[in-house]
Amino acid sequence: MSLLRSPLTLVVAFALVAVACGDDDSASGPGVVLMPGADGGSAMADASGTADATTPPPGSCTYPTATRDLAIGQTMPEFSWRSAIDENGVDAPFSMRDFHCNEAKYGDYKSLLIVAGAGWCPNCPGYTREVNDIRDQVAAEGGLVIYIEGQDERRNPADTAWANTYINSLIGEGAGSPGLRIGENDAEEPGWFFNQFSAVPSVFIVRRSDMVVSFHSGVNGLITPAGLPSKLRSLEPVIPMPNCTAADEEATEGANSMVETAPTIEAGSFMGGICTFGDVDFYKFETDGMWTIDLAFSHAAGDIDVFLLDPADSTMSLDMSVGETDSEQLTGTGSGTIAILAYPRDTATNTYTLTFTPAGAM
Ligand SMILES: [Ca+2]
Ligand SMILES: [Ca+2]
Repeated sequence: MSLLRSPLTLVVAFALVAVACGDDDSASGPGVVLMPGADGGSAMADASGTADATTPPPGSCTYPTATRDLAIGQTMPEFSWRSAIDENGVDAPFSMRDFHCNEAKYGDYKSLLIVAGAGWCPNCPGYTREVNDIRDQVAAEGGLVIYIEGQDERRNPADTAWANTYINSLIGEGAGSPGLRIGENDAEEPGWFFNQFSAVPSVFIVRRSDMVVSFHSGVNGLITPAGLPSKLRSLEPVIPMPNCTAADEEATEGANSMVETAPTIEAGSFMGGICTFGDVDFYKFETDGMWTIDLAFSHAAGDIDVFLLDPADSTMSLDMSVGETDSEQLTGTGSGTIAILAYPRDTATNTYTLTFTPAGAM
């Protein structure tokens, strides 16, 4: 099992979390881990922000206008890495501009499939292997895979040499394990890419013709790799409509969702919401005895899971409730911190009722 998702205190603003989950095809399928500085707010595009879809004429290539945000339906920002290593061990620097503009090199590709991970992320190896398992389908849909590692197993910034060794250890080398291996520390602007999302593994699909981000796991949900070929085929962004607004967010949470600033809850029930895609709600409670956390919500509107975080490492979970019904429940002893995650399933965010029952109130 796995789970983790909570801002870390990392070097730059690198705040990733690893999230765990079930095994179906939904967003709550594969496990993820959170990242530092997580800000899901930029993950969703303004519906009016679709980029110019014109393919540049031969010989003169202009990269589509982009903001600095990696958001679904928006142009992928024009970032690049000084080094990347292909499946054959050959150094092959990669840039979004080159991918879009270089017909001789990338003309056969229709899309970029970015799989972002970290050496410490427990669910990343399995996810990476599953992506490699569908390599023929990815190739058939014209997808180019790039594996980008943000940090090594000790949470140090990962360079490309490390990423190459790590990915090779997972899927091997050569034609049977296609894809560029990239370390975020070899980016022109190290750390920037990983600050654009909040969990690992994360997956993004970019349409080569106009570099529009057509799939964003932080918004569309982290589907299992088996679901990716159909996304590579359509390349049409699905921009979810939230079920709730900022007005539905719990009053106790405050402006952000960080482990370090999680509010302390008392016995009783209150309404909360995850109304920003990719957001995570954290709560602390202080008690000496037994306690129960109950979460009630509409599963039809969007799945929600709850995790008890390890006090020694808030990116890891000690326990979790990841059901497929309208409620989740955790029980335990002593003080703790929980993380509540919603899985948008293409269309939903969600509200919930959280009930905290410490022993004295039972
Ligand atoms: Ca919230
Ligand atoms: Ca659930």
